[in-house]
Amino acid sequence: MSSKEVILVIGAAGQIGTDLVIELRKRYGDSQVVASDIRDASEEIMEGGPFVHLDIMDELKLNQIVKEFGVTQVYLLAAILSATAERNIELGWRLNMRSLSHVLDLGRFKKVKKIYWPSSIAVFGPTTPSINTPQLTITEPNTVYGISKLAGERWCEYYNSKFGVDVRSIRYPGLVGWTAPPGGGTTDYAVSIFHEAIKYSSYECFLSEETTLPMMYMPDAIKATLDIMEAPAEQVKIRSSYNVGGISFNPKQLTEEIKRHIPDFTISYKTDYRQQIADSWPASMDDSAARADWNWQHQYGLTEMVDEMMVNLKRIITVY
Ligand code: NAD
Ligand code: AKB
Repeated sequence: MSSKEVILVIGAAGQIGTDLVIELRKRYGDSQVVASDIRDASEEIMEGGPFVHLDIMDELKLNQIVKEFGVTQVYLLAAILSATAERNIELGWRLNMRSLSHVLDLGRFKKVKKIYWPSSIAVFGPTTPSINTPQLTITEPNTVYGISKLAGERWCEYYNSKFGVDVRSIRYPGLVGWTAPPGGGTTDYAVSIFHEAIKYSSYECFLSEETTLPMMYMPDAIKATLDIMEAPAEQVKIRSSYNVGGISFNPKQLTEEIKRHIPDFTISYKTDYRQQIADSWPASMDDSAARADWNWQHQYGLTEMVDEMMVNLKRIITVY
């Protein structure tokens, strides 16, 4: 990869953006990675390299930033996630679709060379086979977020085949990390549970104890993102989006793991509208296409993830 790459990350203040910018700056150099968001990011992101405020709906400003910094690659992370989008369907649809169009057009008109845009397990719905969900299967999502991600996948494939845009994508499962809080998804319980366990030794969960979902520890998600972006173009055979699997667990199993660190931890359950969203998603993913095409391998199991989450969060959380 050329050291002349200039990378723009849109949505850099979010759960994934925070970790991704730090890793990209390590690999490409601080000054080569322009972080952007509609809001302020962490001090580390804003002061560790270039940072600009950008509302991704503002296509003119996006084009100005690309020109000013000589951007060659864009990572588009700005989106409205599943739970928030269900509460504001117009905003969810508008932002998730317009942002992608604006960025894909940068590729279409040869202003950037390479684009990353994440999809989600939310492209699947209640009619999808739930266990070991295949790469190619029934996709009938019943959330506005899932519908926008499915449309986005078709849009990516279309721009690649019609206009030769080098756009790459993976369907993230629910992500668990300690650096930044999650931004309004259905899988957010799996982050909040750690914070509340450390602070209060108890947690009220909005999903039921048996709700098994595909999940992944953030370092594996960052690795998958950079693996697909740095793979030779001919190895990226799927231009809609790849399944990537990590681990699958439910709140009950996660509780047992947390209890190894906090023996008096207790969990109670009070499900809400997010239960219905979770019930429409798969329990585990078949990611053999990603493994075959660009050598994807996950590294973290449930136990390793919980151990690292505990060590890092105990370091930074003040217990009242
Ligand atoms: P997040 O909500 O934590 O971060 C999104 C960021 O986008 C926020 O910092 C927000 O301020 C910014 N943003 C919102 N509107 C904007 C606008 N108009 N202009 C510019 N920035 C704006 O989300 P995340 O978890 O980091 O997710 C990033 C991407 O990954 C999204 O596309 C999401 O759908 C996808 N994804 C995430 C997960 C997960 O578990 N975190 C799983 C599957 C897919
Ligand atoms: C969400 O819950 O909305 C996200 C996702 C799986 O896309 N974490």
